[in-house]
Amino acid sequence: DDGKKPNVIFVLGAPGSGKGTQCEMIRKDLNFVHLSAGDLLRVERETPGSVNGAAILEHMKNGTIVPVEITCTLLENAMLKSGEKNFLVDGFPRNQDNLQGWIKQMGDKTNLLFVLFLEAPEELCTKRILSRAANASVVRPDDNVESMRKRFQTYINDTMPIIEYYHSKGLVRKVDSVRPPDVVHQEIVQLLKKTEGF
Ligand code: UP5
Ligand code: MG
Repeated sequence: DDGKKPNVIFVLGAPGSGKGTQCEMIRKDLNFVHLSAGDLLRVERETPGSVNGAAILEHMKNGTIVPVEITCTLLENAMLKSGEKNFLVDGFPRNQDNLQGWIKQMGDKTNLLFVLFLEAPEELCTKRILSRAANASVVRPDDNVESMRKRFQTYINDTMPIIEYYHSKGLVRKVDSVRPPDVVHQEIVQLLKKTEGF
């Protein structure tokens, strides 16, 4: 261990903006571990005997945010287990509770490089999610019109203020996520090339 703190990039954006898609592309050609908070919560939800499973499913269907103690611990454990140093934290922090909880539990243990903000309009995001649902063998319990409306509501009311908070600190890198995945990816690669410290 070189004693250096692990590097973190928060990846934020509306449901369907392409967070998971872009994180996978970065993971594949750069030295980053992809940690999707939503995926970690979905695994926890399916784990037999998990005390949080039912609550997680309820939050997901309602588009509301799971208490930070649960999410942050899943993230920290996944970071430790990987033994790696560079992390894409996908879909977190989504509200004030997440932000305060992360700062308290992880703030001193990590080095935040920047917040990657994938921007795409709601209509396009909705279309993408509905087409994913139409083509999936297993449909996410929140990939339906009713849950989606609630997810967007939460995004506007609770997550945008977090993006604005980091923007005021000069830490947001905004990328237009309307374009094809590989075009978006190339812009992110350029952003990473300009980033020092990892
Ligand atoms: N697609 C992607 N990029 C494209 C492009 N450039 N052009 C054309 N198509 C593109 O993409 C969505 C779909 O669009 C895919 O079919 C893809 O091929 C296509 P994806 O990369 O999956 O987008 P993403 O932004 O990851 O969308 P996702 O649906 O995962 O977003 P959410 O933010 O809603 O989902 P998440 O899993 O992060 O959270 C789900 C729920 O978990 C939350 O609502 C909340 O209840 C809970 N949660 C918490 O409580 N706390 C957390 O910290 C995190 C989640
Ligand atoms: Mg995702």
